[in-house]
Amino acid sequence: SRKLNLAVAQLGPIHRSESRSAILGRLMEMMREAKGRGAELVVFPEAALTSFFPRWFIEDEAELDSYYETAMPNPSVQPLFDLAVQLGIGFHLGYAELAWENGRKRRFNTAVLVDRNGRVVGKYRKIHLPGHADYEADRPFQNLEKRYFEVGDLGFPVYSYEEWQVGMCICNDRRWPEAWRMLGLNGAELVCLGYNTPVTDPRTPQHSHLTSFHHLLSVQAGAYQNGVWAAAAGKAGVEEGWPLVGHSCIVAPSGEVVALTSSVEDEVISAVCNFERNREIREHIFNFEKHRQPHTYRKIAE
Ligand code: CDT
Repeated sequence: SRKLNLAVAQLGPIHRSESRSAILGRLMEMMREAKGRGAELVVFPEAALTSFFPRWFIEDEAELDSYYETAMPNPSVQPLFDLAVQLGIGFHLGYAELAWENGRKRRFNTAVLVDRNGRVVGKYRKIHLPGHADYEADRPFQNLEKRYFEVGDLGFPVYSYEEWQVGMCICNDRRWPEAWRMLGLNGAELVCLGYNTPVTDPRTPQHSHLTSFHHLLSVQAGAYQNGVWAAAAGKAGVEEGWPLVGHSCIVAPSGEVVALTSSVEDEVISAVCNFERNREIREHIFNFEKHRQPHTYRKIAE
């Protein structure tokens, strides 16, 4: 059948002092709950293994490195992979990646797609990095993603997860129509994404009451305009003094929200996604082959 039972596992705050084993325990409990609902795939947030450290200016390299994974899986996350195999459930996980490539230390904001056999079948490195690269003294908290991560170098790949075509993007990417359109053009049927979105952006406090609206607007528009299912998992609640938006969701290709969290804590939501519904959009209003006019879009790629 073209139906996938899909879960999104929102995380409440992760504090700096929380141990890796405690964090893993939370993820594993939600993985069990997802399985209990019959889910075949569970989506965890961006940077789901740590506090969202770009809020801090960290000068000590060893301290900074402690927030990154040098391999995936690695011994500290192996229990999550083992549980996935035991339960027969796939998952999507965001984390900070430290990779040695050609003798160079590289840092990425990364997500992986893991199948029911515990194998990493897909990887994405975040492309749209928000914030700034240098310490800004007038901010109540920093947003140093441009300092701590390189722009992702994998493009917007789409992977076969069993019979479904799955793409990924990460947090700020979801606000960019180009990210969704690249995934749509690459054949995605489902887009998995994680996020850590502060309720208040110190540069635009007049938008604080719109944070959830802009989040949902972006995910619903991206799903509808590309005829894809979307699964968006947030880290929510007051993390180290700063509130992060909730409203993790599952959105249909019609743009309708079919599941939505109602807390800013650890919370699992799920929905049965019928992939026949993608065709309602992609064979009609957004039939790319019939209606796109790429020769008029050149500026977008400049
Ligand atoms: N993690 C991440 O990309 N967060 C950004 C914050 C933007 S500045 C308020 C986001 O787009 O949600």
